[in-house]
Formats: sequence, structure tokens, C-alpha cells
Amino acid sequence: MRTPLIAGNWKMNGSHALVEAFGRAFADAALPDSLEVVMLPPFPYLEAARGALANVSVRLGAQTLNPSHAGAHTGEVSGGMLKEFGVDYVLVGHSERRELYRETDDDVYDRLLAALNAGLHPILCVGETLEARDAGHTNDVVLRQIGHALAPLEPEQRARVTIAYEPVWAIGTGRTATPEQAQEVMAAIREYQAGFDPGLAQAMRLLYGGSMNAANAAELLAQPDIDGGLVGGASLKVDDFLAICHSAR
Ligand code: G2H
Repeated sequence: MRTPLIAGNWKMNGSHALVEAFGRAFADAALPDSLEVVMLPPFPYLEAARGALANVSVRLGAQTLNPSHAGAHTGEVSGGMLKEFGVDYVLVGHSERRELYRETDDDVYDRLLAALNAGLHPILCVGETLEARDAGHTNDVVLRQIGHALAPLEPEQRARVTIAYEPVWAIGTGRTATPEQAQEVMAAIREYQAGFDPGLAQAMRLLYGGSMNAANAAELLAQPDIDGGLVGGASLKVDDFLAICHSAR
């Protein structure tokens, strides 16, 4: 049985006031014990989030990390620093990082390994562009991204990775994959994993991301291979995000 996970990726958005609003809302929300919730605000709000979420069972996540342990990397943050601060989860390979900051599959692997070495739980983001989908290459792209990141890892390391399937054409566009489209790719990911380790394939959590909102979450989360969501825009709205969390019961 996989524990559902709903993660709110604020991207470069938010404010102290929003962190406080979420803290109050979570305190009253009575989220089910069977659900894991993670908030991923920008770095400057992590401290406020740690305080606001101290008495609720919501974990902290970060949106990226540098692959190095320490050193002359102005502006960067290491996995060890995040772990020491109290962060549990970190995104790697988000399509915005791949596209805007030119992170390659090798870069994604380096960050994934750094996160694991720091004792963090990485959420590995993968997804195809619209061109790739239209050309019928969705599974090739997604499985290549996953294989590149996971194949070199030890089984114990792989077991700590959550995968988020986020079709690039659905990110921030308001255009969501249909539950059937998302389920088809999730099933392919699990089948691919089963080729290496059937036990891990069954245990591994697969999140859907890409314009998930309060209206479409229940249907997506009802799919047999979708174990949760990586939510962007809707994670900035308290009521919507809580509604998504409750959809994951
Ligand atoms: C995909 C998602 C969160 P949104 O990037 O990672 O964002 O829900 O705004 O599409």
C-alpha cells in the first residue's frame, strides 16, 4: 500500500503572509493520517514555513539543490544545508530547471545523487514536450529520463525516490492530461521499473503534475497508478490546495 503524497511547488511565488495563511489552514484542516503533504516554498520562506507548520504533519521541501557538498558556488544551496535545516524533500529535474537553466539528464542525476547522499527524499520530475507526444515518443522520453537518473543508483537509493510525471505541455497552461493519458504513462513507468525490481515498482510513488487543481484532482488521483500530485499554481490558493489534499484520501 503506497501512502499518497500531495506536494505544493510554489515556484518563485508566495509571501510570508501566504505561509502564515497555510499554517493556520493546516492547523484546522484535519488532514487524514494516511496522507503525506509537502510544501515547497522558495528558500527565503522555508524558515517561516518551518515555524508555521511546526505543529502540523506537513513536511518541508525545497525546489532545487546544488550537486556539490560545499564551495565557491555563489547563490547556491547544498543538500546538506537543506537537511540540516529540516527539509525532507527536494525536487530534481523539474522541466523549468531543464528548460530555463539548461539542466541536462547528467545534471539531474548529479542533483539526485547529492540529495540522496544528504539524506533527503528527491522527487524526480520527468515529462515529455508536446512535440514528443505528438510524435508518439512520450514513453521513450519519460523512460529515458528515468533510466538515466535511476539506473546507476543502489536499490536502497532508488527506494527513496518519488517520481513526478509532469507532461511539459500541461505545466502552468491550464491544460491537464486526461486521467487516462496520465494513467497510461504511470503504468508504463511502473512496468519499466518492474523490469529491474518488481517489489520497488509496486512500492514506488508516482505523482502527477501539470495544472492539477481542485476540480480535476479527484479523477486523476483515482487512477490506480497515480499516488499523488505535484501541484504548482493551485498550491498557492489555500482552499484549492486543501481540497486537493482531501481528494487524495
Ligand atoms: C508543474 C506543476 C507543479 P502547475 O510544474 O510542479 O505546476 O500545477 O502550475 O502546472
